[in-house]
Amino acid sequence: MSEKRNFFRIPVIFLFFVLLILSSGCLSDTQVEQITYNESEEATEFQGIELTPIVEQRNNAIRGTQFIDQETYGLEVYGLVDNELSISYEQLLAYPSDTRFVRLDCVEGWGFDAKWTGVTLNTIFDEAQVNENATNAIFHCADGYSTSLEIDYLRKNDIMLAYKLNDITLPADRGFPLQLVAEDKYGYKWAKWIIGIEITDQPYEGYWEKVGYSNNAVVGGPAFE
Ligand SMILES: Nc1nc2c(c(=O)[nH]1)N[C@H]1C(S)=C(S)[C@@H](COP(=O)(O)O)O[C@H]1N2
Ligand SMILES: [Mo]
Repeated sequence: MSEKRNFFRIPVIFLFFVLLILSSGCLSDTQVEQITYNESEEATEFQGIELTPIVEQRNNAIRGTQFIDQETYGLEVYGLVDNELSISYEQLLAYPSDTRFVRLDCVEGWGFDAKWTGVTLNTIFDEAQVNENATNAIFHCADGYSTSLEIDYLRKNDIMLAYKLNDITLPADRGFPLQLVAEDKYGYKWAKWIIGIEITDQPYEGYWEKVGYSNNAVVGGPAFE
């Protein structure tokens, strides 16, 4: 092998590895932007209750962070409805908003206290004209995750879809644009990166429910049933 060929080969191999490292697992600038936020704007307390700072909150996801483009995003509401919806991010923010203190408890035993701001499902269900015979809402997520809850539970407890957490726009790694604030239900009912809500009159088992976790998922109740 000539000296000359070796001289060229080394930088080419080096460049190959640099490109390999850059393309594997590296985040683009916009993706980094979607995860970072201004900590000075984060609420530390709400209604006299101390909140868990976002950095101290655990995060749990089957396939890691999903990055959703707010420009092309649409929340699809379909199934047993008279008025199918595709709600843009801008439209979500334009609905009347609600703000609440709610604690998330994962079935594994950890949890955190947070302030949530978003839109109630009653608002969305009314606009979609959910049929009277419908029993369940299935939440479909960008990572392939899904879970369901009874419409009765969602309506009676005025459950909401949150787009803000401790006054901060939901960071990408925490479910941007939406996380379901499933009060009194274990964390696996708190769907993140929601892209679709399917209304049905059929029973449904989500990602964790299918492998035996309780479909009722009441905090303090059995994890499996
Ligand atoms: N799309 C999606 N949503 C999800 C999950 C997931 O893997 N994918 N994990 C669930 C579980 S098990 C928990 S405990 C909570 C954690 O929510 P957090 O990131 O707000 O802590 O998200 C829930 N929502
Ligand atoms: Mo969980």
